[in-house]
Amino acid sequence: MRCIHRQSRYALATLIFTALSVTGASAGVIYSDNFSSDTVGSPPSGWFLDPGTSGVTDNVVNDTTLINEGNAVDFNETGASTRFMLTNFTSQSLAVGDSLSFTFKVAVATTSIPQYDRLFRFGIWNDNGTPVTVSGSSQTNFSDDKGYMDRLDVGAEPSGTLSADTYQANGSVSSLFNTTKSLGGSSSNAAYTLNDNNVHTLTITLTRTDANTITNAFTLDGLPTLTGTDGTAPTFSFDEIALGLTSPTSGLDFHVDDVSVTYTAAVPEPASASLVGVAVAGLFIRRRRRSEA
Ligand SMILES: [Ca+2]
Ligand SMILES: [Ca+2]
Ligand SMILES: [Ca+2]
Repeated sequence: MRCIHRQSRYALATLIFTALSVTGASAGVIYSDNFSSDTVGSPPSGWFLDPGTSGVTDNVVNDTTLINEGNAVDFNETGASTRFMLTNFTSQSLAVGDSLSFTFKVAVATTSIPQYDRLFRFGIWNDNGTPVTVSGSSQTNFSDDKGYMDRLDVGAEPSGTLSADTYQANGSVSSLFNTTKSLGGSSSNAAYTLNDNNVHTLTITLTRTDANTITNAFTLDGLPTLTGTDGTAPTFSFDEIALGLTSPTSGLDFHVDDVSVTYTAAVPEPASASLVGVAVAGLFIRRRRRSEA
């Protein structure tokens, strides 16, 4: 009898372990760039700047002073401009429960940092079948793109206005970073800013929560995540990421490195995981009763 009990317990433990294992989310990096294979002094391979780039450059530098992980992109706004740089990745569709994260490191290279309200922008889009393929020309293939952006203050907040917010952002001929629809995830906490020369990690995570809805979650380092909700999402598949700057009146210089996109498949419902546990426990109890009879 004792032997049967031991075997049953072993089987129970194995089954529970298996059940727990399959409840883990499966996540994978589907795009990454650390710019190590790019030429210093030139724009990074595979990335494009939008038209009219006179005030902005995106040349690769050997960064030994800020992020200090080899090559980085020097995203440098030298004059009044609203500009962005983008790249494509293999299209990823989101089923209900799935999420897609775009994350990167950024450090402000400018030593005396002027304040600009929500100047730094980044997001994830669907290029709608017409990707941008050249830099700085008159090509406006981003004008039909659908997606989401987050915005963040630069410098010290002087006025108590919003420091960070989340948007649905659909392209137009003038920009990719349009404030199409505010999604509600925002903060006026002055901690949400790029106001030093330290390395910061920024992430935008899109999660499909039902047939019509995407949440847009913004995180800066370990600060609380700001989450906006879009109940009428324009798309559930994505293939493009971009970084953007808007209209300062004096120079601002950023280093960007370790760019990646991670797809995370849905986690099974906790309810169904519990049901598996209950069924296994029931089996075990029945076996034990039978063996004791
Ligand atoms: Ca690097
Ligand atoms: Ca397009
Ligand atoms: Ca602000």
